[in-house]
Amino acid sequence: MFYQKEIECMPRPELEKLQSERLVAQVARMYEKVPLFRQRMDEKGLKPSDIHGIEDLHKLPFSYKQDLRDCYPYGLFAVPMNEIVRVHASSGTTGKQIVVGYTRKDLEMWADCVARMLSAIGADENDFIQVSYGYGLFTGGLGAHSGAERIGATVIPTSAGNTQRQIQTMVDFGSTVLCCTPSYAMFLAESIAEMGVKDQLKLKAGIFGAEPWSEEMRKSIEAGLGIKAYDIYGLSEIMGPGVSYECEKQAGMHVCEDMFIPEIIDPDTGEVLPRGSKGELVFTTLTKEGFPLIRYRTRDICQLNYEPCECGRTHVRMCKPQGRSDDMLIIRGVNVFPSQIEEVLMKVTGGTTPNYVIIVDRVNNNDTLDVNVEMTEELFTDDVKNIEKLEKRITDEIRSILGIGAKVHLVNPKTIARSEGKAKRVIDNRKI
Ligand code: DLL
Repeated sequence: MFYQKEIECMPRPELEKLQSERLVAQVARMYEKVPLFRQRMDEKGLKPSDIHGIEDLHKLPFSYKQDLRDCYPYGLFAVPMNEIVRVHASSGTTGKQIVVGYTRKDLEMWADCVARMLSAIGADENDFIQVSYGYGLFTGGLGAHSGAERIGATVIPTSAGNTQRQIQTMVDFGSTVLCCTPSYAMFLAESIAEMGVKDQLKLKAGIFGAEPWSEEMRKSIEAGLGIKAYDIYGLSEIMGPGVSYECEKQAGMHVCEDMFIPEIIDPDTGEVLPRGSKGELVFTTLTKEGFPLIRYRTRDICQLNYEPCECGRTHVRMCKPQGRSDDMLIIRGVNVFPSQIEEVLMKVTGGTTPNYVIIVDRVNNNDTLDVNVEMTEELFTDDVKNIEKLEKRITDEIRSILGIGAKVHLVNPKTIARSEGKAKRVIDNRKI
């Protein structure tokens, strides 16, 4: 009945044996195929033969988002490009995005992860699954899509946006499961109430992730849409949606541990923390062929729970990410680094960084992004038309780099508060 539940319920000794075998094989393969990994191993004086199993995981070198940038676009891939059948991309810390690649087998395994999660919440071939995550370079749309096909459900690939039509489709096509970001789910719920069509919905469950959301938001979505709302976590670098997911108990997200080993480390020292501690989440991919990663620093702050789950799955559960150990923001589901906005400003001003502040808020369940930029000598003008032109240019640049709209306001010199220590570039007023 459940998709691959025997793997999800594998006794831990058996699971750990499998992880060990896969880790040893993965390290050997990456040492041969990925120059940066080989270099990091050599720097530590480590050979693949020093790694005997998961007990040696902590010895291995970390990998970082910066590595993807340094090796842009394909330098970390472990197979020739003719074996890569798909790429996806996500925000890097500056203008360039980071690129990830999948072999045919990687896509199969990814579909398995999402299929497990859909089946864990009771979805099957009788369901109509509306995928309202964005399709494209973002992993949400196509990731959820393949998993929904894998369980034999009828997929309704609406992608994100076009809300009224989205809702009409939901009503007319009889969608039973909705996949989108939690903030878009809140917005849909509100629009459904305005359109007065809630009683025409057949929705029973929603799978929401890609950004932080709270238990309060869960309650509002569940009430607003009349469904059960489940959390799903993932990141492009490791796979996309489905790295971990909630079961029907809604008590933490089971990590697909036969494919990914999670660790919790101290973000400052890199030390592995004792079980149950809160720290930075790190992942090692055990089965990925195209773009494998060892000990990838997610920057998500998290805790792992090894207690058995009532559902019978033995795979460890992670809590909702409780913040980041870097300055990444997630705005309308899009990852945004303040450094990307700074880069736009430098480009527009021709090299000098003006004083600026980024203000993020949530209005009517929708994230807003305002960027206040102080006028400088070079930018200074009292011609209102020029101000508007400049604001528009910055807005357009931000849209082209980040893919999201922002309201840019040029403000008078010395009106943005100076801080005595590190400049406070971000004010996030959202209560998540
Ligand atoms: O957000 C993949 C995804 C798509 C996950 C659809 C779930 C559903 P990225 O764009 O690379 O990938 O962003 C990854 O988003 O490191 C977290 O900080 C955050 N994130 C993802 N899922 C959750 C979640 C996709 N359920 C980054 N709760 C991650 C909180 C999440 N944060």
